[in-house]
Amino acid sequence: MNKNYNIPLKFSEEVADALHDGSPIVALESNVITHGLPYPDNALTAKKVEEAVRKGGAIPATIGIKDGEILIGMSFNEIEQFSKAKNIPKIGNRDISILLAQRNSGATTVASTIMIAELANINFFASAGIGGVHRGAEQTMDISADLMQFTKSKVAMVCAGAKNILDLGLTMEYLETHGVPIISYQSDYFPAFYCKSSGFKSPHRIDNITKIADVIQMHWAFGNKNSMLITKSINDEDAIDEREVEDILNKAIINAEKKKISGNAITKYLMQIIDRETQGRTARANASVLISNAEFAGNLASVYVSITKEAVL
Ligand code: PSU
Ligand code: MN
Repeated sequence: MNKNYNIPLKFSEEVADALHDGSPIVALESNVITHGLPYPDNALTAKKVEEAVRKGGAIPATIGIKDGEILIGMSFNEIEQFSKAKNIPKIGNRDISILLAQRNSGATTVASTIMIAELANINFFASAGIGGVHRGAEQTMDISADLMQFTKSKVAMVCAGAKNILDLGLTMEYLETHGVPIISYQSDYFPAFYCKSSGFKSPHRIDNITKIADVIQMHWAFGNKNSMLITKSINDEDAIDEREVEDILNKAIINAEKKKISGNAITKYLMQIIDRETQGRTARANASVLISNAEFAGNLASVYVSITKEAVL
């Protein structure tokens, strides 16, 4: 039985070969290209992120939807096209089938990218900050579909925790309720995207990549059908002070309410305000996190493949 029957998956040659050979692959999202960073930084960063995955020892697979086809491994030209486009929408998992049936294009978020990665048998993913429970969610019910998808797809997700714009305490509670493990690499704290720490203690700290790969293998061997979060804090030289972001954010949230910006537009709005108010430092920090996480995920995927191969022999 072919479970991909009728799903228009289009693999790049390199990703198809890597899947065939059982080589390590890291999936990457495209929404961060269209909605996370401005042009031309987005295109440059996307390319550096791919290079970083390779440096880590794995093959990058940037995922996006173009004219009704799911691209698994976007070419440089396709990345460039997404970077410049103004009309490619942000696509969550609720939107995928509608987009495909109408043969449209879209940029995938963490949630929709991991759903596709799992279909394609890719189980490592790297991004910057995941979506989570928004501040005021007790009123708005705004909880990112990223969290829901972690409860359903078997993917090891390397990230710098969740975005500062969120309620990070509630985000961690949600993950705990759903049995999604969090492992923080070389830190006692859950990071906050471009800030070193959220102030919340991480449930687990592991300092060694091979041990993290062992944990991932054990988690799935044990029968879990959900994801794992492996957090890595931003490098010291690019980190931004939490208090500085907090002040800007509090004002931006009030403005968003006044302007009635909500739903899936809020993330991009708040991130743009913070970036403007920090004279572009947060966008640079965002790029730094994406690149260092990509290299780490490449490394982890490669160690994971070598230990699982050993286990089979
Ligand atoms: N992290 C970033 N930049 C982004 C996002 C995350 O550094 O643009 C995007 C991701 O695509 C993530 C999405 O999946 O924001 C979450 O959006 P929402 O909060 O609407 O679920
Ligand atoms: Mn939302």
